[in-house]
Amino acid sequence: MTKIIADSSCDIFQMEGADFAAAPMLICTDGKTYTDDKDLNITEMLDHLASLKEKTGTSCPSPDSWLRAFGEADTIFIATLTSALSGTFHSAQVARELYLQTHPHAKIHVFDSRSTGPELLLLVEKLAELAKQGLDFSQICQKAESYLQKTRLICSLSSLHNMAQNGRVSKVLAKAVGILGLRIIITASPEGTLEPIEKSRGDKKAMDSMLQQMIKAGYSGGKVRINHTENPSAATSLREKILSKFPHADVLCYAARGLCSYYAERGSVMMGFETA
Ligand code: X90
Repeated sequence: MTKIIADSSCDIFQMEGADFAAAPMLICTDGKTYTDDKDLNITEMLDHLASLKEKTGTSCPSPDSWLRAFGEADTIFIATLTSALSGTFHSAQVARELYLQTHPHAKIHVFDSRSTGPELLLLVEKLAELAKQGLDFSQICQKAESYLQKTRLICSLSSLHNMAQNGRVSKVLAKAVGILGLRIIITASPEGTLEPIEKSRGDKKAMDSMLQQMIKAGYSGGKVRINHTENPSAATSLREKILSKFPHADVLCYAARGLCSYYAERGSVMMGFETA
């Protein structure tokens, strides 16, 4: 039995035609811990967070939480958010070691996406596709690792408050973004850290800039996944811009779940795409 598992920063909890599970990230305030699962009410969480003055944070799935997602599978592919910004990759590796003690014949590979959100989702979808083709374990590992070299992440954010508060970007950079209407276009660096590309004013220019940047990065009509945090109109307009240049592209928009909503914040659009 083959299972595909990711942390909840991939924004999905189930997958048609694949045995998939997501290990939930946690979003923590002094009084409350939100579990990033299918029942999390994003609007309620964001409203609550906006009303707080205290420092808030997140934590990654514990090895135990990963193990629960493993079930009793004998072949397991795990995809995590970037190890440069989170302990989730390490925690999944610990879970792998523990599982191998009781299931010595299991085959488990942990992929460090060096990214998150829609780029992580592309990896998960690729793993499901490769597993369906009936390739063997090492072939799937190899093909998925090389696929990761060809996908990218570009995002438009209007606040870096929660990223800075949790030490994931500098306070200086965060201050420069917190101006009304300003969007920062960022990408995931090859090392899996946040890399600012440019600033832009308003969603319309920001979506134009995302399209330009994706073409510059080598996009030529491959798959695109776009999430948004309470900004369906920007995400849809980006999708339309992409389709007007690449009419046959497979482009999907959806609402971000807990972890991405927390860090990318209200108004954000995150896009993962394949390059040629
Ligand atoms: O507590 C934890 O272990 C989770 C920490 C996660 C920190 C980063 C999440 C990023 C979410 C924000 C914009 C995209 C940045 C891309 C850099 C790879 C999304």
